[in-house]
Amino acid sequence: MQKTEHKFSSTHGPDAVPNSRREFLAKMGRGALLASLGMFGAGCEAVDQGLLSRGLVPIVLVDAQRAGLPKSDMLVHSERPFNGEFAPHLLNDDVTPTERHFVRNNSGVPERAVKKESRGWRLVIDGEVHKELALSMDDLARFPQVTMEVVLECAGNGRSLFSPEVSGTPWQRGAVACSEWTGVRLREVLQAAGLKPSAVYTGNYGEDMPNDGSEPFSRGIPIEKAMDEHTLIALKMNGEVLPAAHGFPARLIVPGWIGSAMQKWLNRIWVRDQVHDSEKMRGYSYRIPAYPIAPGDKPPVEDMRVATAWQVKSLITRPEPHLELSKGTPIKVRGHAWAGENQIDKVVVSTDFGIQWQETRLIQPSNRYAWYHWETELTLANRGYYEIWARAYDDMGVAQPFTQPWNPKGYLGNVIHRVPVSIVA
Ligand SMILES: Nc1nc2c(c(=O)[nH]1)N[C@H]1C(S)=C(S)[C@@H](COP(=O)(O)O)O[C@H]1N2
Ligand SMILES: [Mo]
Repeated sequence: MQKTEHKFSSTHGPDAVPNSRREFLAKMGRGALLASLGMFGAGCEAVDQGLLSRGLVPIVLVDAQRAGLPKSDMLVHSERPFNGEFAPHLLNDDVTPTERHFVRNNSGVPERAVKKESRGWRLVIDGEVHKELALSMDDLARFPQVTMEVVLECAGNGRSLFSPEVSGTPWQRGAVACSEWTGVRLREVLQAAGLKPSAVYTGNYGEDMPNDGSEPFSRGIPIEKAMDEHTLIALKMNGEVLPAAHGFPARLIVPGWIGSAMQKWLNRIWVRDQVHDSEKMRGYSYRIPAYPIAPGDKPPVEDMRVATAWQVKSLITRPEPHLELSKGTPIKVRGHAWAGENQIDKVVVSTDFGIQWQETRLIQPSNRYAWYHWETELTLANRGYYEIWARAYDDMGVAQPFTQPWNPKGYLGNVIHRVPVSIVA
């Protein structure tokens, strides 16, 4: 795929804006931004001219470079908002280092996150609770801290493999990672607030509020999942305070579920008496058809269901694609496997387009919801073009499909991964 340029342009879209106008908007955008953050007094020109309300100012809260983006070797899909992933062979580590974790933003990165400024930040717990809370970082630090490795995967990972094509960020296979997260069990915080019997769902909010009047990115989870002992308010990633791009100072970790459930820059949990009904919970957003549909069909909206857990999946991280080898050279094959709420039973590989399969050595995950690893050695005796195919099975007997079942927004793609290898002479 084409790598987008890492250089920043001052436009906020692909269309050509004449230079002087472009610079004007860029400057005014910054001014309006500072004004909206309360760092300047009133009287900012962009605000006076109504640029904000007309949606002419980029919603980016700080530019990606200040948030340390792009990371090196990243495949950048877009800069505003910033979206980037890594090729599978760069995801070989057992625990994904922060510099290899994909980034998926719906709008900008808050100024606070870039400055690592937690003063003044509060996590508000309100709605169907007996006691509203507004917790500081110090308050959260007083709860017991839990550390877990957790697979975090965007619901749209694999979207570029859907046919016919669907709209949205064209993720290949790299919008997935398994880092180590440390924080407080969400249930302890909810218990401190005291859930009313009417509490059925959370509505999660973050500090990345668009300033163009559009609805902020907000999703929610059922109370049962919020009260699960594995669901965290994470304060650290791989042992460090959260990086700006990954949600400083706090984010949700909802193990096994799609990444969009894991609100970054978290500042409010609204406990609700009904399923959260923000824009990203309705219509075709993060929702999948209740039954299989023909590729290209759009089921009626009432047949769409909120996407929750991931399904069984695997990644081949060794060898790199398009390796050229001589006959009989052993090939070390390795990768990861994961299955949302389920366990992995086995991972099998084929080099003859799925006619014969052989089992691989499965390495157990560090903890529930971390990914499994698998490895094997293959030898190809004859010259030619081959593909290494990997197929994971979960403990419910469900395996990955050979072709990608279709849904309108390209969610939950888990078609088997295929890596080409050539045996030359
Ligand atoms: N506040 C906020 N939280 C968010 C998002 C966002 O845009 N804003 N994106 C979500 C989506 S769609 C995904 S896949 C994950 C990505 O997390 P990462 O950028 O740390 O990889 O964050 C989720 N949390
Ligand atoms: Mo996502």
